[in-house]
Amino acid sequence: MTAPVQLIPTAPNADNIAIINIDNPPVNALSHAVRQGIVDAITQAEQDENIEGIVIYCQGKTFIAGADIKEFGKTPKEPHLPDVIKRINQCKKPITAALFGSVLGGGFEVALACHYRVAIKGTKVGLPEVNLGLIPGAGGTQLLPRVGGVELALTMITSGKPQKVEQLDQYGIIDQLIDVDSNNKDHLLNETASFAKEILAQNKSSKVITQEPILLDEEQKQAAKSLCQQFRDKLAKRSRGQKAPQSAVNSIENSFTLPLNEAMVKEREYFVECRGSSQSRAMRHAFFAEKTAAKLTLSSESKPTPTNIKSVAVIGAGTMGGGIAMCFANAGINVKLLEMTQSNLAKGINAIAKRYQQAENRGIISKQKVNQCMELIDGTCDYQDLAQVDLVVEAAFETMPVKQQIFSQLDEVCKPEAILASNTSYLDINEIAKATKRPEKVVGMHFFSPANIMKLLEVVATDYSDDQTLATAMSLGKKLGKVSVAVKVCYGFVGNRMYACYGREANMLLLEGATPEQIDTAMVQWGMAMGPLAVNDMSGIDIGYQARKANTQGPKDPCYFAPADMLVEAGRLGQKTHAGFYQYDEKTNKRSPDNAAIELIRSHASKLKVKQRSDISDEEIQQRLIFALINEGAYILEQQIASRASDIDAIWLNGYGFPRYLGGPMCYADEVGLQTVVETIKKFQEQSGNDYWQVAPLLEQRLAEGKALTS
Ligand code: 3H9
Repeated sequence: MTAPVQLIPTAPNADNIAIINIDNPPVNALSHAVRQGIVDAITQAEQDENIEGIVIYCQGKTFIAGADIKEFGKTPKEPHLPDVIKRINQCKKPITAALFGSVLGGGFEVALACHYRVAIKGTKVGLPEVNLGLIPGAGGTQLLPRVGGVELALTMITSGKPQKVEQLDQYGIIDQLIDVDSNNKDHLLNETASFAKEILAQNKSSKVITQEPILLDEEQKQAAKSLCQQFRDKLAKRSRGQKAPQSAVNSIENSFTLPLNEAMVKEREYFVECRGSSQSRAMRHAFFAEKTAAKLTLSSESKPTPTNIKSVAVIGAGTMGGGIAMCFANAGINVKLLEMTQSNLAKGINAIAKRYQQAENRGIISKQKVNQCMELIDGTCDYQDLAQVDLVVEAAFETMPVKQQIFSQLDEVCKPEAILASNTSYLDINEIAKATKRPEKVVGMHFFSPANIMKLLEVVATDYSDDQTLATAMSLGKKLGKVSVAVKVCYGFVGNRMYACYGREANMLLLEGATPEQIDTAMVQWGMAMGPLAVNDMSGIDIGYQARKANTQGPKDPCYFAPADMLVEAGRLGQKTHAGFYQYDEKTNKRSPDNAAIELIRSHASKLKVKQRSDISDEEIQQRLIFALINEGAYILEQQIASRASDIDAIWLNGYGFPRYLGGPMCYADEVGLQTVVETIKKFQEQSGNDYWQVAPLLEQRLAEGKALTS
């Protein structure tokens, strides 16, 4: 194996400029060998009299995209990245970074430590460490404020969002921008070497960062401190419960209050503390869970090449179908949107136009992009117009006969190689597939509402779906910007099947005497984006009600979702009727607790002979809802409905507002410890005396083996 870093003593067009050439696929992460390689290359270049300047250049698709995240759980090895950064910055021979692709985290810190920076237009730079529960740990919180100012550093570091270099023009981060195709890396190398040569010709030297804190007068210092405080306050809400963003602000503040060395020591302390935290472990797990989910575990050895989907059709122009059509249009794919009548079609297309208009008004999308997307969506009421599309997503009414009829019609008109997908949330797609003569080309593509916004896509393999079809659906999901997770057929698939257990416990707790507000507040405090009952009111309680009525296999227990069903039967469907678990102001839609709903539930509980209690604690609410999720997740894993525990986590993180800093239900179970999980579930089984709390055998098995769910 060749070393990932090599010193090439002369650049093609400049013989006094050496190249530190980094080649560490896939993203040139700063693994131990790369860090050591950079230090050795600098030493070698310093000793070589013929070398006067240095360029740091990367092979592959990107400049360094960060520290090697896989190394974070292991014992750190010298040289540590801060030492490498120092070595780069203190080199007597000027070093210029040649930037392209994604210059992130430690990669951006390397670039900022270099004395000069040349970049291809479109290059993204950023410090995304907060997304991994970390802060930049190799000088990012000191170097970025020094180069681009305190406000830019606060914005970029606490959001973790990368920015294109041309958007940072005013901050002087990049010394020379090159307007060439991002693949034209020879050009980048030549231009950077010429730039490095020109630096020498102008007698410019290495720009070594000095020890003084950023120089601010007293008034500026107070303004900067108050800005830091504003960020702390904002982040306490936006990144509720997270430690890293707050530590990042503290560390950035040190850039204008402490000398560099001291501030770097503090930054390292914050970084090491974050790195060892359960929050960062969970967020690193989340990062790899999403990458791993994209990899299909196929039945055969075949490695199918996904079909390139150029045109699609969506059946049904309701809220879901409209959102799905928008997803495709946003990705530049032609969409035929089919409805039964011209008036429904017109309604659907108007609703799409309105949603785009709202996005444009909020500055999320440009007018030009809106026009392009609207042009890609073509309405029709005629199935014959779907003859040439590559893939169809059906988002029609949620009953089996309707779906089977649609699939049999699609089978008649669509070209033989077209993939037929259903967006059903619950129905058995095996049965839908059987309505066609191409069951191997039938698959589930389960989007989450609002489909154009939610990141999750469950790709449901039927018993018949072939590998090519699955690979195509997964790759299409990636093209749509979704986190796609392959699952198998069962009632509710992975996400909704687990959600039913979570909702079941929320409803049981209502019968036992907890109020909607108490349950929702407890769950929001625990970390969920919204409480389950507020979510239910928002999406419409009647949707689950209809699904439960249609499901002949569901539990026969009269208490099962009894409050929800009773409210629907009382005409309280949620926000749309201004009354559900809560009441909603008719004008502002503002939610407030509703004694009428609480009374209805209380009297229903007494009819069902459920004894109400006043001692339900927030902890009991949180544990019952979350442990119900974990237990069902373990059943799902055991039944191989999901291939990996991390797939279940990817689903919950992207479709249900599960807090990223807790990693997903399976990761959380491991963090709490399976011993505690099993004991607590047994306690609930004893307390409730019902079958819902049968411990999943996989939990006991992993516990006995001393293995984690996510291992
Ligand atoms: C940091 O730098 C801390 C420092 O401040 C201080 C340290 C002291 N490490 O996403 P893709 C793998 S924290 C290891 O599909 P794309 C990824 O798992 C780090 N592996 O490609 C996948 O592997 P596989 C800050 C990494 O083109 C493969 O690369 N940096 C890393 O869609 C391809 O990834 C970040 O947070 C890594 N750092 O997107 C950047 N990054 O093929 C995180 C990727 O086996 N990375 N892999 O599944 C990204 O945002 C995207 O990967 C990137 C490329 C935009 C770079």
